[in-house]
Amino acid sequence: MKILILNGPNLNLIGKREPEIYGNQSLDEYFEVVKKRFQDCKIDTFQSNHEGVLIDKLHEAMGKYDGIVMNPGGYAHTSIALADAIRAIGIPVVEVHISNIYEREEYRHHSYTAEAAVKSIVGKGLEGYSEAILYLIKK
Ligand code: CA2
Repeated sequence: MKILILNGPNLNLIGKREPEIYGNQSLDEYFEVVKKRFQDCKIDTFQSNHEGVLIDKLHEAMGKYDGIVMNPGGYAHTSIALADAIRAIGIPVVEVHISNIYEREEYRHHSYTAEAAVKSIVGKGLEGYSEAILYLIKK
């Protein structure tokens, strides 16, 4: 099974800033653990701070991946374009948020991209990415 883990803006700073919200492990460190944990899967990771680059990556995923785990970062709350891309590609996307967006500022409570995803996992820390992969495997 081939899985793409796609991360949006500012997630490259995880582990370096605001540890009280996001913890102190970087995504790169965590994804090394994930790749060892799910050795039967081929897992690629990609991060961008740019909406169009994320949309291009979703388009390029067609025919290449069986599932996508996506943390759209702040774009979850603003981007109809990313939600459209998720709907367009026909690959199951599981949305992950490290923090519990429903217990934070009100402007984080709604996610356009989650409406297009098959499932949303929030507030489980970095382990939410593993839970999303398990969901895709079982699906
Ligand atoms: O909880 C999540 O995973 C989020 O997607 C993280 C986003 C935020 O905009 C979403 O509402 C929820 C932020 C990405 C990380 O931003 C940082 C900001 C300061 C220091 C470190 C990371």
